Amino acid sequence: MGRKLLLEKAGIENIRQYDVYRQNGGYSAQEKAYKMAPADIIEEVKKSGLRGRGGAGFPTGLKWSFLAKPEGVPRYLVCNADESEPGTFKDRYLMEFLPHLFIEGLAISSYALGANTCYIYIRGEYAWIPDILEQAIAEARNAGFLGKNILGTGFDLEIYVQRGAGAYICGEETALLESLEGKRGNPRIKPPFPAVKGLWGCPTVVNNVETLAAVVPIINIGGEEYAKIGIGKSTGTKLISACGNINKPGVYEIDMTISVEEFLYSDEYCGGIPNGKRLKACIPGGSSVPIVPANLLLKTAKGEKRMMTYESLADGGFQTGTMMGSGGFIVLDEDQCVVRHTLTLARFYRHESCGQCSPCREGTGWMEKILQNIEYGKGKMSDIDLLWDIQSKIEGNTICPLGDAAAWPVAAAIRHFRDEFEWHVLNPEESQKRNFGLAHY
Ligand code: L3W
Ligand code: SF4
Repeated sequence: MGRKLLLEKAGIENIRQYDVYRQNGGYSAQEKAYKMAPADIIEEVKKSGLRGRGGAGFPTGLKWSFLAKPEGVPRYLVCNADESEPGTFKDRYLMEFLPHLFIEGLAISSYALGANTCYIYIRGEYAWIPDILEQAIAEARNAGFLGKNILGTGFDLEIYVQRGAGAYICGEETALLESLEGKRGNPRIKPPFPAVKGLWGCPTVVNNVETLAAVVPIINIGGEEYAKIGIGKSTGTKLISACGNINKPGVYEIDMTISVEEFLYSDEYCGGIPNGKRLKACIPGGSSVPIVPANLLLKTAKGEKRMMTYESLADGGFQTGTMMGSGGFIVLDEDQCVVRHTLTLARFYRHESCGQCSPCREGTGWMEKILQNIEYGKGKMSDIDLLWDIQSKIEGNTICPLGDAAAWPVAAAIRHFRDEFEWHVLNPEESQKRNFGLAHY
């Protein structure tokens, strides 16, 4: 049984209510933190080795230490709750079932950063969650954990919930800030990073929901203790949203010491693949990370077990290099069609491209059209090379990572499953007739 730091209280009845959360040790981390100097909290977070849980894995303590502190200029903490990555639903779980843990994490982090205003920018489709959060915020304020002069420290904090309007791109941190400012959510060119010039031009830290919730156990057990969990630079626990062809889809908290095989096949987690089917491939970190065939997923190039860590998943043993990403673990069994799956993702990225950069705006639509032709038996062999060429010209040539996110799945699918693309070209009639199901994510 792995260690639980975030979901430890998830099974307690009515844990959403302030009284129940408090009776079970809730807000004790905030009481402890508010007796500490803000710089010491940042030091604890640095010691913990916590890395951003939204997808990039950037060290949280380091990001916090980048926050500019010009005299007389407000600072902001913005929580990125715009969870829209296909296959990723762990932040929803945290906000829905443990709202006070999340609010406590925001209160500690805001204090550490000297931010008197914190915004939660939440995905518009999570329509029922803002009410849960507003309720938790009101309860925490009534109990003296938010508002003016919190716990007698002289520190004031207000938390506001802002709903997004359904655009995936607003999960990119600078697009999110534009949207929060009331503008169209177009990503900004970085640098400057938000830590220097963020919301309304002021220094801003943008962190994911899970990242900020993890600050609570870090304060409770101490940064050093947190860093002892896991392997190497993959410290602490990580929430994984598991879906696709598995027996037990859901949100799991893993400590980063287990192997991919254990996560996939043990009853504690995914419980294996239904109907005794074989594993074909997996996208281990949300739709933006490259697909990995079964043989590379379970073992490294050296024949060792692949582990559920940032380093092991991104190991050079993968020809394309995949990532832990946002922890959206999408499993495909032997019956899944990789071409159809890649088409689904291409359609998504074409639809979600903001259109600012030509390679992304034009390339995503072009890739979708070619994939559609191949999938439905109207493709040519040369289309496969054309697809490869287009994705290679998108990668690295755009303002924000959505371009890369659109290119990588196509590249990895061709690299590892070229024979499936060729099969569609060589068997047009059967391609048209085939009606493969899709992994659900
Ligand atoms: C100050 C510097 N700050 C970097 C900060 C930067 C950001 C963080 C990471 O994309 C990925 C993307 C998706 N001074 C800094 C600095 N920072 N250098 O560090 O930055 P970056 O650019 O590496 O990543 P990002 O723009 O945050 C995130 C991938 O995650 N992904 C997407 C998941 C989507 C969700 C969702 O729907 N919620 O999680 C999944 O893998 O493709 O590559 O804060 O400012 N010198
Ligand atoms: Fe917009 Fe795509 Fe450019 Fe990102 S890469 S800024 S989504 S056009």
